[in-house]
Amino acid sequence: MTWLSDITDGVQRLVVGGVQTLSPWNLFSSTVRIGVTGLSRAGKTAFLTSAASLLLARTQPRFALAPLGAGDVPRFDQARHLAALAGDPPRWPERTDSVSMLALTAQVDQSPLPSRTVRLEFLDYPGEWLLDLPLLTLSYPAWSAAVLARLEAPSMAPFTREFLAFAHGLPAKAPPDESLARAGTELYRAMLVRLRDAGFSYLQPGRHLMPAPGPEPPWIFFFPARGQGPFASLLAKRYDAYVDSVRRSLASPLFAEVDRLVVLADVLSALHAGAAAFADTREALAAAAGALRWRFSWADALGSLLEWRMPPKVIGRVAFVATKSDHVAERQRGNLAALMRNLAQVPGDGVATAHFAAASVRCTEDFVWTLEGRPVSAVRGRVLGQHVLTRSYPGEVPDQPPDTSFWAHPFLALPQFEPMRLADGGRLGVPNIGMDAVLNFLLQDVL
Ligand SMILES: Nc1nc2c(ncn2[C@@H]2O[C@H](COP(=O)(O)OP(=O)(O)OP(=O)(O)O)[C@@H](O)[C@H]2O)c(=O)[nH]1
Ligand SMILES: [Mg+2]
Repeated sequence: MTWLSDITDGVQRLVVGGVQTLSPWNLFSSTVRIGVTGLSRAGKTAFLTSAASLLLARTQPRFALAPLGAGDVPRFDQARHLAALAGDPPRWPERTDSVSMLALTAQVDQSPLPSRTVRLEFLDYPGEWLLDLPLLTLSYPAWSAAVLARLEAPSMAPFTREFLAFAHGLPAKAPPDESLARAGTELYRAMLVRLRDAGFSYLQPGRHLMPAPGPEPPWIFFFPARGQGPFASLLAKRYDAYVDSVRRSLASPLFAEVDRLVVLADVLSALHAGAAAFADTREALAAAAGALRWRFSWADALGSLLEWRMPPKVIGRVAFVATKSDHVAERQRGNLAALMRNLAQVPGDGVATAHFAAASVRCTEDFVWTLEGRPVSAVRGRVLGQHVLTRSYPGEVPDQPPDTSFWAHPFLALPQFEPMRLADGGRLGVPNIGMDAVLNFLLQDVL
């Protein structure tokens, strides 16, 4: 090995890896920002807690939690989340209600060159907010038309009746009345909550379900409506203010800078929620993926050259992960990964992708259960708050998007299991299924 080949090797690793702030310093330091995305309850916080525990438990290279400098994104509270999992009894991290960031650094040996500092930045945020990203490219009338069309599908009627009666009853020339805006928003929010409880995911705007911390600004009171009268233009103005706020607080500072992506999906729960909710989850994932930056245009590239800055980052590597795979036995996890591959693809090419079935926080062990005289591969674990082991066999996981015959037999509910007890407070890493494969795919070229 010569110096030169070491250097070209290093440059190649960085370029291939999609780390775009090219400078001589990249040979000795690089930052990789990884967005952990997923719809609400997909398992993002558990994934991040587990991933960090596994990276921190490695000896080669040795990682440490890093300070966040002068940025304004709050710190991801790794210690608190890990302490919850390590508790007696173990607890799950709480629902996420704001954005946070976890930073880790390591010195990577690249002898004979001096070692390189690698900084990994992971983002966590409430899953509900992911679906605010597609709003950035939609006007209020276009958004309203798309949402109302989805809500008017006959299969939605049990959830949408009250809100639609209100929306359809709005007079075309309604005045820009505050109490009308609030009444409509309350009905719309209540409907979103009912849909979420029924397993639906394509629910916008995200802050109607998970409000941002602090007092509610006046522009939060809007909902989708047709028409062009004074009332509709009040709602449109509020929608624009909402989108502006998403751009300022979520999209520009966070997602614009991401160069790798983990897309988590709780596919097993979607199978349980039924055909309509499954289709809806699939559409929601596609809409979120469509909103991310996969490539930059010539206009972007030229604009940034004129301003002497690097072109915006594009996402170069994506791991699609079906989460909570410990709800099914090993024999079914191959199908789960194959199903994920059939559900989620990247728009366009030039992006390295891989599909996985994983459990960030393993709760169960596999065992053979004899059901009606026949052995099935099942799992067993402790259900939250109970002492005995509970056996579970939700059903066969299809390796393709399910057809009508699949929906004829219900895919059973997944019990909420208690995490396995952690050895040594989690310092050796959280017990999991398949996390090493995901982390290797994401990071092998930078480590
Ligand atoms: N069995 C099992 N359950 C899991 C696993 N990961 C997450 N869960 C369950 O899924 C729930 C949600 O996980 P979170 O990590 O909080 O999900 P999230 O995507 O951060 O959710 P939001 O912050 O609300 O968007 C947990 O409370 C657990 O009940 C896993 O690996 N195995
Ligand atoms: Mg979370």
